Amino acid sequence: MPENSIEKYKILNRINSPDDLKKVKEEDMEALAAEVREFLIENVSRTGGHLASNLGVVELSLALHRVFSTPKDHIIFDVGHQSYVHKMITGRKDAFSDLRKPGGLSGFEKRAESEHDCFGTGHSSTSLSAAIGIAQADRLKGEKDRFTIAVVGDGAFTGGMIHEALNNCDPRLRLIIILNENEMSISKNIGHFAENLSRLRTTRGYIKTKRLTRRFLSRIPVIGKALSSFFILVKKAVKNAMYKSNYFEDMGLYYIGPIDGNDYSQIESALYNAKEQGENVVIHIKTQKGKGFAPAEADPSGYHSMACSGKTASGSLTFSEVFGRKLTEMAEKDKSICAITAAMCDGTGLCTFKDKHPDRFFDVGIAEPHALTFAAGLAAEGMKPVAAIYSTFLQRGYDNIIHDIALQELPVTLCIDRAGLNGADGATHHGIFDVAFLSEVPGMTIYAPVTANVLEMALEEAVSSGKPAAIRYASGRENSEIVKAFYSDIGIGKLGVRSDIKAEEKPDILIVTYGRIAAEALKAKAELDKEGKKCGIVLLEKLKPYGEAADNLRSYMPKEGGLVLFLEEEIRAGGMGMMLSDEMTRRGMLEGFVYKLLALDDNFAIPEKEETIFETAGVSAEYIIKECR
Ligand SMILES: Cc1ncc(C[n+]2csc(CCOP(=O)(O)OP(=O)(O)O)c2C)c(N)n1
Repeated sequence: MPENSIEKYKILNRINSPDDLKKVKEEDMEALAAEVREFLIENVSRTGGHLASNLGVVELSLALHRVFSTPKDHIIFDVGHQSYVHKMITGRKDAFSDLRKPGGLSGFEKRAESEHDCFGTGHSSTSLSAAIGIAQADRLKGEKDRFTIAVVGDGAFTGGMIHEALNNCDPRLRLIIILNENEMSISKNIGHFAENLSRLRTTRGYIKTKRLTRRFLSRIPVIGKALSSFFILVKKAVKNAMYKSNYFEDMGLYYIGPIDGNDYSQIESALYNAKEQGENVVIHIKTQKGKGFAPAEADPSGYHSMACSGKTASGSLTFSEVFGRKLTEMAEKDKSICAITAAMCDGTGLCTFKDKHPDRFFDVGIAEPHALTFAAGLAAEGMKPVAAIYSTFLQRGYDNIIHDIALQELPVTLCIDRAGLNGADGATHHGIFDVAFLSEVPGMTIYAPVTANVLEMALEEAVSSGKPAAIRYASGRENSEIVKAFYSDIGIGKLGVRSDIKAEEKPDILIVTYGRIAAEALKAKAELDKEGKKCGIVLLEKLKPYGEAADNLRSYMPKEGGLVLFLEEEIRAGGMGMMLSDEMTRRGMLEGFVYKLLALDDNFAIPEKEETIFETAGVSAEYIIKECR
């Protein structure tokens, strides 16, 4: 018997598809919800994953699959981290033991995984735009009986794209937008939208009257529709006067709520109601993050993503913690230093800064583009803003970096966390593009520290440089003994380029690399040295300006005819290897040498298991040795 089909899941065991779910008796739904919660707790505590968010949407997910029919209807979960119950219902229950493992179940909605996942997610606030696209396509194809539903958390609503999409909800569509208010993003939700949600209070009596009146009016022949529209105008005026304005109704959407999203019958009847409307509807539900599991109810933030907090038992600090501690110290002396996060205070190590310097700490919500332009504004008035953002989420702020920071030469420091390959969260969370896209930005300096000490030096230099700068570092801690030994052999020097090649020494092979993957280069070197091939390493702490890096490399070039291998944990196109080899070629520095680039290939099929991540990506010590041989 599969692990997840044990006796206690009496009702759940019978469900392998949405059709099976539809056969469950109404009176058994509460018991089913309890089984689903138990299943989630049991499995996610083994595999890790987003427990609290999923516990909050059990009733909603069950109701969605009873009222609608995927894959005919489309359901998109924003971010997708709360789609576990949806996955269980759509035939993937037995795969939960492999959740977030290589080749196993993804922790987010993924098109390639199931026909029930109509759109891939991972980054926040995309669901409604995608839903509008899907619904418009159905309209254009004449598909009249398909519904598109976007499930959006109140955290995701702090992202601008949701509001851009709301502004673009075509009245010809019949979208259903579920606003899931649990008052939490990863931490407590912030901002005026979140504060004002509590004002969107309409009683159930009011909703019923509104529905009945509209139905009655629209059934009157000829003038009914006009009367109904007139009624809507009058109703809005009355309601605006009584309750202030309702944001969603002002956007032209039919608003239902708020209702208790953890009460199965309430949520099911709201969905049926929405289905009947024949127009775009917002259902505002209130749920409890972590519902049904006391520790998660008490600490929804801690249980947002289990086994993913970046903190382990060992003594040393994570790079995020080193960064946060150093910046807090620097801000004590320099009152112009400000810290900015986009809803990732804990993840980026900024909680101490927040406590010590609350006035200069800004959490802007899940709004990376805004965070960057806001930082530029601070810099324009003489502050020294430091924006800490995960590499993968920085991708959406590209134009803000070019137009608002670099072009205006504003001294914003970007601290790019989780740079490089990241394990269990999968391809949506790898940070493998930042060197490539930042290399293209004129005037941007890029640092790539691999030790805590170098990270601190880079932060000092970047913040005092008066120029745009980016410091990128991997998740986790400085834990590679081989890299520590490399540094202790060469000693602490000037920030820039480090090498184990002594003056006048000319190796057969030169490996030029940066960041965490340096450990693989050092392992390969040990092997190659044993084979009698003298191998030298250059570790770049400062990648860009590439001219400076190329100049620094002059004294480390190998023997005539020797090999220069550029190695990185980054996409090949536009990465350090391409940029630096181009710079060196233009200076004639590579004439008479063989050079190769070892980097990530041009695809997204990147491994998801932390321990063997370099190996599966084709950039481990083994591959380096193969290239060198
Ligand atoms: C662009 C982007 N920035 C940051 C994140 C990290 N992140 C994942 S879930 C989450 C909070 C989402 O809150 P909400 O939408 O309210 O969902 P809940 O977990 O509360 O159900 C954040 C900030 C992300 N996925 N995408």
